[in-house]
Amino acid sequence: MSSRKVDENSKNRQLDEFREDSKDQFMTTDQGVRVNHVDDSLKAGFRGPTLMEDFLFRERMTHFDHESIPERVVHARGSGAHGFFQPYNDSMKEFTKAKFLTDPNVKTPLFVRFSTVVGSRGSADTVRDVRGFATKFYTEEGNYDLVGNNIPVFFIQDSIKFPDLVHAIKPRPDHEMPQASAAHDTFWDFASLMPETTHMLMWVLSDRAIPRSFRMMEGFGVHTFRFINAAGKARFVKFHWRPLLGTHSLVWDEAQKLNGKDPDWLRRDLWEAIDMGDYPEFELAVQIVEEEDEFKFNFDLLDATKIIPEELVPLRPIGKMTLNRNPDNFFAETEQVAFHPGNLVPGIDVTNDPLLQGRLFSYVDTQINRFNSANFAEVPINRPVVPVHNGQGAGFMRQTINKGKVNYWPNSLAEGHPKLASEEEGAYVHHQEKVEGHKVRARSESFKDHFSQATLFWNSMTEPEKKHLVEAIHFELGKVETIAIRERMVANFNKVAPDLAQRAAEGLGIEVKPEMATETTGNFAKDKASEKISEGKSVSESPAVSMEIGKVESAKSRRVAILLEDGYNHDEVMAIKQALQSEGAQAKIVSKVFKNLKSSTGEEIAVDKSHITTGSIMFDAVYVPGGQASVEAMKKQGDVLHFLNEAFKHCKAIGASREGIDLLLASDVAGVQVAEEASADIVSDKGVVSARAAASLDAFGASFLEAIKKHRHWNREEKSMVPA
Ligand code: HDD
Repeated sequence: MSSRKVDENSKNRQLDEFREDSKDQFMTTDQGVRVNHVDDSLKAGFRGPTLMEDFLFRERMTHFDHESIPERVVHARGSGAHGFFQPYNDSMKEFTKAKFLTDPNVKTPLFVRFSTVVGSRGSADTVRDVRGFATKFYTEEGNYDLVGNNIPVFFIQDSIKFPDLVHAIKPRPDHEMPQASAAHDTFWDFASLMPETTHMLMWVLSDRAIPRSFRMMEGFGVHTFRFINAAGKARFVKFHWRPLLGTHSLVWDEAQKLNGKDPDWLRRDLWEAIDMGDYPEFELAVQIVEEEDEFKFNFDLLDATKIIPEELVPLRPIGKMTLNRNPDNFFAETEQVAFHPGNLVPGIDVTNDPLLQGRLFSYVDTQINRFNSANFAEVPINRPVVPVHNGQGAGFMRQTINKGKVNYWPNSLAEGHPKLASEEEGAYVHHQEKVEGHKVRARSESFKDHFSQATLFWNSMTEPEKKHLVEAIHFELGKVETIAIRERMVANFNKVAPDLAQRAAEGLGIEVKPEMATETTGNFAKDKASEKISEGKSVSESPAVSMEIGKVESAKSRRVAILLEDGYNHDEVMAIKQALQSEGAQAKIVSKVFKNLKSSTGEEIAVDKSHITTGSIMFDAVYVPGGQASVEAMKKQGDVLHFLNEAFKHCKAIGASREGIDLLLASDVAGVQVAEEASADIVSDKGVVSARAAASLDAFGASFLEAIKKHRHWNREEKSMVPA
């Protein structure tokens, strides 16, 4: 029997069988015939018509004409990476028999695809949107897909509403605008009439929807799933991915500008990090709830618009995912990878969450639309690394050559092969949940509360986070032209928190009119679940949902611009560059043009980026070293002054030493203290770190790094006065 042992490289080895490398090879046709010329078609005479018999022309053109497949109807724009998962220990054995989660000696290969939801395949990366976080584990027991998002709840409770949701948020059907944005009438019309969206809207309006990097966002399975252990005992489970670099975001102005300057920002960031060996790492953790505790909360575990607050059920870490290899071919891997929440392995099962139930239908259906065949699981990126044996597969593009005359079961002619496995032999056996009920187009009243977790979210934000959320409402609803939609939405926000509604209304030039709020569209019925949960546990705040509280402070892989011109201070540049690198940060020299710059003492340094090709938005921090001539030259450059103003406005760490401080003073950076003339003190104020000649460079470097590790310094009250 073929082996089901899997190691970290199993998938890579399998893919190798399909890889093509043209090095040292002759060009051929698809039939393997060598080709001598590809610049002229075969013609009747030098100026004559092209001949139908030109098989080379026809083959090239046909391939080109058929190069595209339908883009995903949602999550069309994405970026993929290979990696592996390894459990820390066997502590999950008590809860699940899924081997890849319980054996610390097994490194399971996997492929992850991160995505935006709304935009088309060529849209920009840094739009305000949910991010998809889909992982295909190639396990010893077959493929397991965890198809999640970077937000732990969803807009709707029942997947029958998914087409409406997506129609409303996608560009309008009449003029196909706007691209990759919820900020238009149709989305907010729908959202305001569907109050079950409110909790998710709070997350989408928060900074979570503009991640700094795919490497710096959480992932969530969203639904409540089931773990089943070897004894057959089932428990409820929620999946969480936690980035080791912490969860960090862009600011909205920066995100919008990046859409123009580098629409591939997130894709490039992921690719470059892996390319440089800065492998993204995520911890997988779970919340586990005993079956008998199903109704112990004041919400329904089957309602995907609810989180289980971590304060009620803490996370249990399982292991770590490392992404360590970029794909070889975008189309073959990232575009063709096909996920499905119903790809399950023994030990993991679904629940009756009506959103999940609908997904179990949709994903295979949509893959058939994309691939035009049910044989998409044979595409290399989708193949399990364990053998596949069944009588299926005739149809478009079948690859496998199944031997023998038998493709049915039961059979005697093939001696009953392929054999059926018992549960002990690894067969997937569905959890035997008892179900009964009348056929009803309705839901339990346990799904009726659409607001209290939205309030929980609002209450858990720090003031800067609240401010950003309110500003996001001003943007999103500000783009809505129908005043009644703005008013209805603000009335719904009033049910979340009156101060939220008030602040939202102020920026929109409207009044809060509570009577305009929408109740619900659902058809609800009282049942056992609704009676039980009314007594259930809740919390009024959940610090875990804030990105600011408990923020991971790290400079690893952060990008720092060093602004220079000829005559810079060499020692300072070298010392700070080294300090940054020692903490895993990247230093890039930014100057007016590409050239080798000369220091005041004659050393040379190459420019990495010119002001024409970059901007402060492409960096996490900025440093201005001393050097009279360098600083004097930069004082006259609008690009440099804008760079500093903008970095200040976006609350990024700024470092300046010696004459570099004068450049800071020449910019519009306001309301911060800097080191006094002739002082040996290092001054660190609101993330602006400065030191004069007398101060130690080492100590200055350490203070600057501290400021970088905080990522953003929201306490810059004066930033709104800074023109950038
Ligand atoms: Fe979905 C793609 C995540 C609800 C139907 N979804 C898709 C992808 C992710 C998610 C990450 C992209 C996978 C990839 O990278 O190829 N979707 C979610 C989450 C949801 C969710 C976390 C709620 C908890 N989705 C959802 C519903 C439906 C769909 C309710 C329909 C009933 N989703 C799809 C789809 C897509 C898809 C139409 C489009 C492309 C694809 O499947 O492969 O089937």
